[in-house]
Parts: sequence; structure tokens; C-alpha cells
Amino acid sequence: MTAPDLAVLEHDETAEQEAFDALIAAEQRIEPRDWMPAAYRKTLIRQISQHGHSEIIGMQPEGNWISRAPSLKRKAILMAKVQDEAGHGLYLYSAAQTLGITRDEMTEQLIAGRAKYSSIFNYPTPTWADMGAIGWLVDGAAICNQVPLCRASYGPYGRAMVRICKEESFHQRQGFEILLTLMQGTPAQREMAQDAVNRWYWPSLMMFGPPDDQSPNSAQSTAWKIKRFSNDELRQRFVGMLVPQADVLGVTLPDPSLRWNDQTNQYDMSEIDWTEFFEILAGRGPMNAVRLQHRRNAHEDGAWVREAAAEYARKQAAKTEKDVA
Ligand code: BYC
Repeated sequence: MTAPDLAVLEHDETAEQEAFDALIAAEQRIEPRDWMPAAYRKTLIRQISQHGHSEIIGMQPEGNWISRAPSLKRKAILMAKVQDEAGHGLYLYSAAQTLGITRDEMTEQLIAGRAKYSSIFNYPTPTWADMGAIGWLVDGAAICNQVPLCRASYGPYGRAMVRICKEESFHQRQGFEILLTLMQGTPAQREMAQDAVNRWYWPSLMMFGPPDDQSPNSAQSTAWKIKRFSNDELRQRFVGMLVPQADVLGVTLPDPSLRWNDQTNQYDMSEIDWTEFFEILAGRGPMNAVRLQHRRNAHEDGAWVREAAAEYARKQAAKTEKDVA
């Protein structure tokens, strides 16, 4: 190897690192063609692809109810919501692709069971009230977590979040409205709504991730201004948002220790069952296997579409080549 080649290999990146640090410090955005540290790129691919997978797997618990929703109007609303989630998945996969990973690689990681997606989608949806609880609690938690992500330092991620958050606000309201309707119904309907809230409340708090002292990625992601608030801060903010809404609904949040603390200026709450969370992350939640198998089947069933699209693209390219010649 010649000396100039070695010089290229051993290129000192101090100047690039300084320019990157200055952009972050000045609250500027990092864009796909900008230089970025390899670890920043890796952490973004990790978070954005997991987020995309969550949206795609997240279509299943609600998709399960489209054909059984109680009226045509409810079916249309639910179908539109599930379609929105598919759209969110696609924006996020596109944002991740700007970092150098391909859609095929991400899909492969997901269906092989090597990629994480949000713990929340590994619970079953046995009743119609689950659609209300998902909208109110799951989309509510997503909004709390994602509004700060609109200011994430990586441009394509932050911009995708702006549109996603607008749609999530609508989703949350439709979930709230489902629960409100049930709570104004018969005793059996009220019981069904309360039961769904009981089952989804704790898992929705787990969506924010492990407690701060067990969150290995937080410090670096905060320094890079990807994360703006810690997992526990956002969880507390979410609980503060839920309490008055639960009053309007007339549902009880299933935590006997939940009470306002004047000293800390936030709600005291019971300890979360983190064993349940880590079991789900290890693939042993109630619906992990079903969700993954369903996604795998959908991928295999869609093989003919991918083949047809590839063949069409090949023919178009051959035609263009012939026309040019
Ligand atoms: N579930 O160091 P930490 C939606 C993992 S979908 C599973 O705190 P970080 C919707 C974490 O990945 C919205 N895994 O991590 C769709 C890490 O593992 P790795 C989904 C979790 O990244 C359809 C390890 O635990 N939202 O709204 O600093 C219908 C240690 O955690 C979870 C997003 O994806 C979890 N809940 O912070 C309806 C938001 N929590 O990767 C609604 C974007 C943690 O080191 N993501 N882990 O192997 C984030 O904001 C952050 O990634 C997190 C975690 C706050 C989730």
C-alpha cells in the first residue's frame, strides 16, 4: 500500500467530529449527507427501525377488530387508523433507509425475531373496549414520547415525527370517544371499559422503557439530542395527563397508590412489574409468538407481489435501455 492510500485509511476525523458537535450544540439538524459518528448512525438505525417495526406489528391488535367493530362507522374509523399505522411504519422505514440500512434488511431482522418492537403489542385484544383503551392509553403514551422526538437532532426522524404526532392525536381522541361511549352505556359496557383500562394501564406505562437507572442508551441519546426527556420523566408526564381524563371518563386507574404529592409536584405511584416487561422483551409475552408468526405469514404471502414488481421493473429497465440504444 502506498503512503497516500494509508493516509486515506487513517484519515483523522477530528474536524468532522467538531463540526458535528457544533451542529448538535447549536440545535441544528443533522441531515443524511452530513458526516456523523458511526455510533450516532447505529443508534438511530436501532431506534428508528424499532419504531417502524412497532407501527407495523402494532397494526395487528386493532386489525383483529376491523371486521367485528360494532357499526359501519366504527369499522371505517378503525380501518383508517390501522392504515395510518402502516403509513407511519413506512415513513419510519424511509427515515432509517437514509442512514444506509435497506428495507429488506430491516424486514429480515424483524421476521427472524432479531429486532425489537414495542412491548405493548404483545398483549391480546379480547373485547371491543380494547380498541378504546389502545387509542386512549397506547396512542396517548406514544404522543407523550413522540412529541419531544419532533425535535430529534436527526432531520428525517424529527420531520417524520411531526406528521405522525398529528395523526396520533386523532387516534387518541377516537380511543377516548370509544371508552366514553361505553362508559355512558349499560353496566356491562362500563365493566368492559374498566376491564380494558385495567389490562392496558400498566403495559402502557412500560412503553416508555425501563427505569432511568436501567436505561443503558439514555445518556448518550440525550447527549446527541435524540432523546429530550428521560423514560421516567415522560412516564410521569403521561400519568399526570391521564388522571383528569380518567375522571371525565369515569374510569379508575388501577393503582391504589396513585396520589398527588405536593412535595415532589408529581404523582406517587406503585412500583411497575419490570419482570413482566423484561419477559416480553425476551420474547415470552402472551402474544409475541403470534405477532411474529402473523408478520412472517404476511411477508411470505406477499412474495408474489414483490416478484411481480421486480419483474416489472426489470422489463421497464430493459425497455428504456432498448429505447436509448
Ligand atoms: N418495548 O436504554 P433504553 C405506536 C428496549 S408505536 C420494547 O431506555 P432507548 C402505535 C430498548 O430498545 C410507537 N423494547 O432504550 C402503533 C433497549 O434495547 P436495545 C412505538 C423496549 O432507546 C400502532 C432496551 O430496552 N414508539 O405508537 O434509549 C398502534 C433498553 O432501553 C421498550 C417508539 O418506538 C419497549 N417499550 O429508549 C398504536 C418510540 N423500551 O435497542 C400505537 C421511539 C425500551 O438496546 N423509541 N426497550 O436492544 C424511543 O423513544 C426509545 O427507543 C424508547 C427506549 C423510549 C422506547
